[in-house]
Amino acid sequence: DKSSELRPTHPLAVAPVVAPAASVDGFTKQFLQNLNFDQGVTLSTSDVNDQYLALAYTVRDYLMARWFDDRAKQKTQQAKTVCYLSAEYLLGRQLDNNLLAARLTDIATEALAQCGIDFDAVRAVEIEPGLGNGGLGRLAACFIDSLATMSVPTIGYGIRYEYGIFRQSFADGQQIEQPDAWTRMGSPWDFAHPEAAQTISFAGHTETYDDEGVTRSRWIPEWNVLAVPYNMMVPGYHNGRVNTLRLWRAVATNAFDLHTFNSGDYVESVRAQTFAENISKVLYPEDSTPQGKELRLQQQYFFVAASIADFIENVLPDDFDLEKLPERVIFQLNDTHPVIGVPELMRVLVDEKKLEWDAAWAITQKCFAYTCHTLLPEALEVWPVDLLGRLLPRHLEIIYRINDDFLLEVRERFGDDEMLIRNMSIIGEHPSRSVRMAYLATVAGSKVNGVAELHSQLLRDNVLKDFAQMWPDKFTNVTNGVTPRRFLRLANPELSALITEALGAGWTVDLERLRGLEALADDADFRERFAAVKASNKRRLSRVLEARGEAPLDDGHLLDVMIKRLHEYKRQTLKVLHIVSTYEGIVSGRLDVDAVQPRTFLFGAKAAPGYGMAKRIIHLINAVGDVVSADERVQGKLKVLYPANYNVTLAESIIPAADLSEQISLAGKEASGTGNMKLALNGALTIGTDDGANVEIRKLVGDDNFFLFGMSEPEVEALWAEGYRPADFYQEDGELRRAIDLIASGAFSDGDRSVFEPLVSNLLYDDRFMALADFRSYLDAQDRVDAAYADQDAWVRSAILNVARSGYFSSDRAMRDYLDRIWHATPIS
Ligand code: 8GP
Repeated sequence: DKSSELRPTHPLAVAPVVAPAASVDGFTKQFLQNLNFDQGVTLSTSDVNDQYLALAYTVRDYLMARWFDDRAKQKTQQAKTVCYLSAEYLLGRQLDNNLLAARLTDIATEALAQCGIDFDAVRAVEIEPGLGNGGLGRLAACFIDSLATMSVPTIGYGIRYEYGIFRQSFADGQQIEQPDAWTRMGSPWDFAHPEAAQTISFAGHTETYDDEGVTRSRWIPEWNVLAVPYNMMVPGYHNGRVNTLRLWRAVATNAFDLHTFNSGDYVESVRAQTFAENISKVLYPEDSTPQGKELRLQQQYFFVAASIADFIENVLPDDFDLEKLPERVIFQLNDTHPVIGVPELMRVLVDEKKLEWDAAWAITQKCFAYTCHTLLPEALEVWPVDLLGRLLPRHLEIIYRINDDFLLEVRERFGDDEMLIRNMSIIGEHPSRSVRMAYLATVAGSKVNGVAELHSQLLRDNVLKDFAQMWPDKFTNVTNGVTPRRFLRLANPELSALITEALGAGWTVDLERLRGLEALADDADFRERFAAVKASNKRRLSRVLEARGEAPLDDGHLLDVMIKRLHEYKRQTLKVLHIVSTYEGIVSGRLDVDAVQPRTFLFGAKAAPGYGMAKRIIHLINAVGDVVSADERVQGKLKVLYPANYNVTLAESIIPAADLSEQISLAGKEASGTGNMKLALNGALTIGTDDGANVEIRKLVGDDNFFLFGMSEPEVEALWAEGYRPADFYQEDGELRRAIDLIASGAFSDGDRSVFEPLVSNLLYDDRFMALADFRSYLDAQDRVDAAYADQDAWVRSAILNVARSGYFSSDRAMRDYLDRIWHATPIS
């Protein structure tokens, strides 16, 4: 750390950094100063963005002293640091979260009021950093919040994408993607440190050389880029702790420029600069289907190599004995994206620090642990050997050596079972030679975990079966969790106030205390107040939707929400079939419209831009919504809303208002889900399959407070084995047939039968995710929902019990599980 070499002598410079006074006057003074001296405006000439930026700077000023302290402690204390390596962090807006953490919300509210500023208008201009796709990225954000709140020394490492997840809009019901330039109005929450850049190399070749009688390898790279760290504060809730999220941005190196300048081609040199800076340009918008693109591997190596070097050079004390590395760090691999860090650490230890291979391997194995987030075979990352060898030649050699040693171990354990060897090899041969990143992570990691009980079981039984047989103790489960600060305390202030009034304030950091609400479920007065909060949240959501140009919500409607990425396995189509079937029932007279429970179906979902079928499903939802919502025969009983650009900010308005949470993936496909947890925690009842964390939610909230439907995972397997023919289900179920026929007839596409034909034939002749097989069971469960909702008192009781029994799904609990089972790290004072 270069700054620690400075020896300031001025008395003001050696005094400890102090926060501004924690009073309305102190806050106002700091705010106005920031407005003047950082934004260069006066209060009267400031616009709302100036006010937002000055407010953000002011919050930072209060956190700064603690942040300095915590970073200094990291160096001096012997505590183990959790380095969370993740290509995605879906952070959501920062302002309210940081005000809350620093106990400044009331002070700031009063200070802004005194300045005559509309706080809500200021809030509204913040653009959330959408540096993730969905569950995996949002999980990372919840985890770093919990770790800060639990005072665990942590650095979150990732990429500062210039463009986050695309902004979605609809044209004629179809998704349009626009770039998300999230920093265009300023990015007040991060600090650039170009002076602390790491040089990251690529390509070239390797060679061996004689190093005082020892033959060693070295990598002669061909080009490099600078990784510039951007530090963000991660404040703990009410504990004064501030951890760091360090995101790397790619910048061209001078060396790079010089090479082309010397050849005299200025234009070429600028072009080359752009090439290097492309690395952190954009987040890949694929959720669950990696594309195997070279730029993606560049991104992965870029951030992981920078992070490992940063930790060793800047976080550990100088001359640290690397044999002791496992005592000071655990690198947690958030899925396979950072797994190239395994050969990178080996390269650093063996080639640069000149450790023996075996010693280096022993260290490396203790320093990594791997979390798998999927069960879809197509989501398991593999890199063609050609590509990896071209971009990272030394790393490929290291991977080969790791694999050779590993396969020897397999032979020792299981004999010369060539089939087994082929199945377990880190190098796959078919359809072409490639590196299986999940296997590399499993071989290297001290622990491998799934993200819900069922998922971890299926990993052991199917995806990583041979490895689980070889190393049963390596495998463990940590069920996901969500931060109660953002998803209850901030998103649902009225319910939070009601809970605090009933139970005291401790629940925000000890969510199991919500159990205390169970007794109140039988208290009619409490139920009334709980219901009033839900109604108020619906009105709030309605205002948010109207402000976005959507239709408002209608009173008395059950709010039925399905908010998650658009993917066939999640089965938005099954939801659409339910809507179409109900609509068809009304217009055909099969259902008495007066007896239909009024419902608003609310979707929020982005589709990967290259995922054709997902985009067709979006089109279908919008098309069905237009027809159903407008048809007078429905008498306003059914309404479909699909606000564009679902993101964390919108989720925070939808979740507190929801009555029903749709968690309807085919059993065995959704690793965990976390939206399911957020919705239950806010008092929505779940309609769901026995999949992912639904299993655990149902166990906790009880069968009476959960609408279970569909095949179990073993039943799914059995149906596959016997041969699944979706058309048989279509033939046998009249309602299903009429719903599909209606879509096929062009009823939702102005009579044009071709528009949804690919979707319909996919359902009838392929239906990989068995929507048709679960249709009947789903409709029956929806009938149970309607019946239950008709008894409002009983429904509210169930909703309260959902809140009371969701304490387990706090990310604080998940972090305790990681600490105990995987990291063996402890909080520090
Ligand atoms: C998601 C899972 O689909 C979801 O069930 C889980 O709750 C979440 O991770 C957090 O654990 N998985 C992914 O987003 C995922 O696998 N993405 C990578 C393949 C790109």
